Amino acid sequence: MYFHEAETLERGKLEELQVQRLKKTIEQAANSPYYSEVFKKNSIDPSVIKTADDITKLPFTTKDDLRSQYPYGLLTQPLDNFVRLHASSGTTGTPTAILYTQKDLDTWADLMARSMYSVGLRKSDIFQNMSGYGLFTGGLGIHYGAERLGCLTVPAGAGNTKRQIKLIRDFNVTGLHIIPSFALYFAAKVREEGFDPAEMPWKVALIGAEPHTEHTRRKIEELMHIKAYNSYGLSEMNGPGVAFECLEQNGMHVWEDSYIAEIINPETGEHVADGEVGELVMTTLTREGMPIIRYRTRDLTRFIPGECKCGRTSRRIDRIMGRADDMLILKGVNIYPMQIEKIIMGIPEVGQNYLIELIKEGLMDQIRVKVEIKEEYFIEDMRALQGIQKKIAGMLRDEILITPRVELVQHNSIPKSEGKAVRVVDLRDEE
Ligand code: ADP
Ligand code: K
Ligand code: ZN
Repeated sequence: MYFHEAETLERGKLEELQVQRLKKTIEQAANSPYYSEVFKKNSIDPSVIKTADDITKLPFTTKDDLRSQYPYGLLTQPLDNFVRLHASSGTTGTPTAILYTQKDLDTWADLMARSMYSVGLRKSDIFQNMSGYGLFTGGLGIHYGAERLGCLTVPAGAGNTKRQIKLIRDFNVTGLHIIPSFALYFAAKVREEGFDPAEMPWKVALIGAEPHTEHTRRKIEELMHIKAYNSYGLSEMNGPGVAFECLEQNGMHVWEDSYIAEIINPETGEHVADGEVGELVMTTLTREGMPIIRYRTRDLTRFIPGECKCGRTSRRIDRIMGRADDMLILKGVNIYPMQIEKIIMGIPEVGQNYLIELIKEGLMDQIRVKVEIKEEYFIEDMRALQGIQKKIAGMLRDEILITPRVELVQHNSIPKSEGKAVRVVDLRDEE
C-alpha cells in the first residue's frame, strides 16, 4: 500500500525526525560559503532548533540569494563530489543552478519512485516520460524515479507527437508524464491521427510543472480517458517528487521526512493560519551537497486541513494557485492568470487553449483573452458566437472584477510551446 514507512509515521515521530534532520542540515549548510556567513551574522547553529517550530528562527533564502551565489556559493563539499547539475527553466529572470552528489540523486530518485507508487504505478508499468530532458528536472528527475520503481522507462522527451503515439501503442505504455497544457493539445492530436483515446493503453498520467486548475485536470482526464495526478516540485528542492497527489486526488502530500513546508504571508513573513492561502516556503532535510533553508518559492497555496483518507500522515498542500510574481495589476485590481483559467476551462464551448494578452487601449491598460473554441461551436453563426463571447466576458468580470476583451479563435490556432505554457504576453509596447 505504501512505498516507504515515513509516509505513515505518527505525527510526533515525524516531527522528531524533522528536528533531527534540520539540525543536521544546519550543520552541513554551515560548510557552504553562503550559509556559513548567514549563520555567523545571525548567530545560528544547530542548538537553536529544539522543536520543528524553531525553524522560524532561521532566515529565508530567496531566488536572488541563489543568483548572487551562482554558481558554487551554496556547495558544502568540494566540487569533485558532485555528479549532476540542473538549472531552473528561468520562468522569471536569470536561471539558478542546483548541483547534486550521487547520494542526493539517490534520495531524489527514491522520493520520485515513492510519488509514482502513491498514484498506483508499479514495476509492471511501462512509463513514457514526455517532458523535455536537459537542464529541466522533469526529464531526468522523473526518469530516474521511474527506473527506481522498476518501470520499463521510455525517455521520449518533448514534442514529436506522432512518434510519441507510436511508442505508446507499440510498447503498451500505461503511465505518462506530461505537462498539462501539452496534454490538452496531445489529446486532440491523438484523435487527428485517427486513434480513439479510450483505446490507448495508458491509465495514469502525472501532470505538473505548471499551474493548472481542477477543471483543466478533469478536461485532461475526459479527453484522454486517463487518471491524471498533480505532481509538484521545483529545482531548488531537487525537482519533481516534493509533493504529490495520492489516489484520493485531493491535495498533494508533502514528503515531510525530506522537506519542511511552511506557508507564510508574503508581506510579513509570518505563518498564515491553518488552511489560509500564502507563499510556500520549503527547506531540504535530506540533501547533503547543496542544502537550502527556508526557500521562498513564490508559489501560492494553502495547507489542506484534516487527514487524508489514504492513511498517509504527511500534510497536503492545495494545487498551486499561481506564483506571487505572476500577479497582474490592472486598474488597481490584482489578478492571477489562474483565476482566468478557472473560469475559461469550466465553459463547455471552450476548447484546449487560451492566452492572456496585456494591451493598451488609448492610455489605459487592458486585458485581452484569446480563447480557443471547440470546432463544433466555431460555425458561421455570428449571433451564437457573440453570445459565447459575451458569456465568457461576463463570467470573467464576475471573477476578476473588470471586463476584459474576449476574442474567440479557432481550435489549435494559439501557438503551443513545448515546455511550460506561456499564459501571459505583454503587448503594451506594440499596439
Ligand atoms: P522555474 O520555472 O522557476 O524556472 P523550475 O523549472 O524548477 O523553475 O519550476 C518550478 C516551478 O514550477 C514551481 O516553483 C512552480 O511555480 C511550478 N510548478 C511545478 N509543479 C507545479 C504544479 N504541479 N502545479 C503548479 N505549478 C507547478
Ligand atoms: K519492469
Ligand atoms: Zn492521501
